[in-house]
Amino acid sequence: MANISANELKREIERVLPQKLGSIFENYSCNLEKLLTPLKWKPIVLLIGNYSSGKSTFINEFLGREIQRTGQAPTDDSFTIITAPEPGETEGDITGNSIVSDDRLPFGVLRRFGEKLLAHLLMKKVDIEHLTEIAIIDTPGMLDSVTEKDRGYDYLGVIGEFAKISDLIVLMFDPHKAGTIKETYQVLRMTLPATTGEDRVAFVMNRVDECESLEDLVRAYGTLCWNLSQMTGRKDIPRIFLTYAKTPDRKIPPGFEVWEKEREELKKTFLEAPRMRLFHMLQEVDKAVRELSLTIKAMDGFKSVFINRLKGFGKAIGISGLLGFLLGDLVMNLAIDYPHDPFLTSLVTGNFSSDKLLWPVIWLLLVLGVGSLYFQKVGFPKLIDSYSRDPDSLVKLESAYEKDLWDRIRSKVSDLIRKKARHQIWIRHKKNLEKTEGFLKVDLQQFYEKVSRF
Ligand SMILES: Nc1nc2c(ncn2[C@@H]2O[C@H](COP(=O)(O)OP(=O)(O)OP(=O)(O)O)[C@@H](O)[C@H]2O)c(=O)[nH]1
Ligand SMILES: [Mg+2]
Repeated sequence: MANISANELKREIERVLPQKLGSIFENYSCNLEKLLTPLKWKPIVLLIGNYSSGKSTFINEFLGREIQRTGQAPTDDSFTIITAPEPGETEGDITGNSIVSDDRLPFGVLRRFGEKLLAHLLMKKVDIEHLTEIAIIDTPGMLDSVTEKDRGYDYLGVIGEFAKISDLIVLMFDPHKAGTIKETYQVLRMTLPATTGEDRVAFVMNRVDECESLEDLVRAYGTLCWNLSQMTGRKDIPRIFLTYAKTPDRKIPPGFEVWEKEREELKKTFLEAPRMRLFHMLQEVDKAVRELSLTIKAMDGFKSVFINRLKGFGKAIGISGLLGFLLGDLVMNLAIDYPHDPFLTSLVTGNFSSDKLLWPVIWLLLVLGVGSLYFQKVGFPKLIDSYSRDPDSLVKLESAYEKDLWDRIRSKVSDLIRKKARHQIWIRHKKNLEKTEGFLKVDLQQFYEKVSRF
């Protein structure tokens, strides 16, 4: 029942967002479709961790079938997406090439990692009820002394792309290698912080049955905590699930049975993935709308600079136009003795007639015409060039969070000024900003409340 509501809510977000902010996203060349498309497929659970930590064994146990190969030493060097066949389809395997070419799946981005990765990418469709709601991704174990050249593709990059679209990331360790593997270090230090939220990661120390005693286990747990804090920089210790696979022929050290229920809890979190997907979606929407708001602020800043510059220029042209009007024909008269009776002298001598206005008006129009042409062809392009090179002064960044946002959108703002400046000066930015801020304050908060009620 909860899942039906989760799906309904997901559809509501997908409907409300374009309805309320679709045209605003478009105004600033932001692609709303691109934001939500990767999250349209099933909720995803990603299992990563050092080799032989028991990832595949855990998946098989969760699914109740021997789907994945298991074994000591690095066993599996493929990324395997395990899910149920669509209605009407049968069980079977799908190769990497077909996976990245299928527009219904969110894996098209993986194509850029090249053929070598595609040869290590596989989808297994198995008819298991849990998998109608979620997909599980098993990954090659992390190794110590391995380089991109050895693997043939950018392993950490691939993990990063999977992490972006995953709703739950299970990071598995074992007591023998409690956080000491080099690739694990890189994933925790760089890949995960750049691609996902801390709340989406579940830490697991598996194979704890291999500790000889409780003392041994406490030592391994302490080592893992210490290593994690070194790697993540976090001061608090995240929850770490302590688990092991039960096998009839292996004797569990006394007192270890208490951790059996943690394994069951971990399995339950897999089934939480649809709810986590909703949070994930809201976080993405939240981030995108905040980025949009800051973009709008920058474009509003640009519009103000433009208007000020235009006002200054207008003043200068106005004064020049007036001088042209009053003195243009007088200067002509002094230089080429034509016209014989310029406008100002005709006023002084009392010879004024309306035909004396011809040259002053011509001068006025000439100055205005040349001036506005200069602004369009030289002044405005200069303004565009200088602010597209350095848009920093367009926004006031009030918090570290805003500074991060700005770093992410700065080059997009530059592009927008370079390519769409003329369009941007006609947009009513303040009105758009009111709408995006209103969405963040009202609609998004309502969605968060609804999701937290599940
Ligand atoms: N004692 C013990 N052995 C386990 C446990 N879980 C898995 N194993 C064994 O550890 C070995 C490695 O397990 P896998 O499931 O293949 O590990 P993996 O993390 O998928 O390894 P790679 O695919 O190589 O990264 C296998 O021989 C399993 O039988 C456990 O909880 N306790
Ligand atoms: Mg495996």
